[in-house]
Amino acid sequence: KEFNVAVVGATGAVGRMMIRVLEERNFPVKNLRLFASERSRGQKLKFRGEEIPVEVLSETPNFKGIDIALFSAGGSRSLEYAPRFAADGAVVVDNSSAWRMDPEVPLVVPEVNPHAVAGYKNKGIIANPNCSTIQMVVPLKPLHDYGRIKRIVVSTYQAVSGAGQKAIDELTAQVRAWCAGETLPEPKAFPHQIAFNCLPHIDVFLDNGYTKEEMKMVNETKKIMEDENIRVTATTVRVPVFFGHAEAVNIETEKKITPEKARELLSNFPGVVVVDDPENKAYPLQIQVAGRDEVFVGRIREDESIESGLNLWIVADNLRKGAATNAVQIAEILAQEYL
Ligand code: A2P
Ligand code: 11C
Repeated sequence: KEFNVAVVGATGAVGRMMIRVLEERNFPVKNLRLFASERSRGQKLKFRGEEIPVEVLSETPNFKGIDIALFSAGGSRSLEYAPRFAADGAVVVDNSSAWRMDPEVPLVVPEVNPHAVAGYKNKGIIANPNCSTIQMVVPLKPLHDYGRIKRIVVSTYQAVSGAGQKAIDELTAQVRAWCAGETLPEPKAFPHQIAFNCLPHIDVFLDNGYTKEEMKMVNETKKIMEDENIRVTATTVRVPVFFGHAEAVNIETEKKITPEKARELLSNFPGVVVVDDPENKAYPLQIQVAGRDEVFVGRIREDESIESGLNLWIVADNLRKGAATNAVQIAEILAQEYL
């Protein structure tokens, strides 16, 4: 069976990756439609060797005939258009944060809670989690199943591509200017210079002093792991890396998990690759995992300050497993089991 598929936000960093991943994974696409803003009028993007014109979202009268729509055009577009696509018969897989915490909308990471996909029937919408949450919950799932995680303390080192194409362009322009000995252009995508700098500020600040990105990691983790009792605290940091988020993750468990046991559990879990050979300087690196779909884990060691705890270093490509690949995997479950 083949499906009519749409990508909304097709010209963005995630949208382009969605098109690429649909092609790479040979998703059964009958017809692909691409949507973006009026800024992209007249543009064409390649899919399976064919040039597909980009349609202007706001000028499209209806969305009939679309079976599956992958959205990555920002939260306000998702709030407005996801229900319209759903009303016209599509199932929307939405990469924005707009619908994630809606109790009627499932929040899915296929390795962790694939059964939740069934909840698409409520509103015709499935939410794709935040990139930094996705890569954390994949390796934590087998550890939680084995030893019950009580608490997670995470600090992130997030690539600029998480903030979209304009952020990739901004880091490039700042590095170029620095190398040429010129004055750096004013930051626009970020609140401060990102070249040769780290910013402890991703998304907006909330009343409790945390950023929205930090609270996404707290709230989304509980929903995906289906465990309100896991305590999570996060510090999220933007670093001058183009592709791939890294995370230093500390967990406290009910039952002790030795590093050896953790390596065994992680090695046997789908979608996880253990790279943990410090003597040979082997641990996951952002520049090495860029372009890959798995989540990479290394530096697995006991937290010697508590009875039962582990420290891990978790790295994944934020545009792929953190966004496009996870969305396409959800679409694959829909295609194979529901539609
Ligand atoms: P456009 O390229 O036409 O602006 P990124 O996160 O990389 O910045 O990408 C955002 C994506 O969302 C782009 O494809 C962008 O299209 C799209 N987008 C932004 N605003 C709108 C809008 N008002 N209507 C449709 N698509 C939009
Ligand atoms: C970042 N994690 O790296 C963000 C991007 O809620 O989907 C994704 C924001 C979101 O900037």
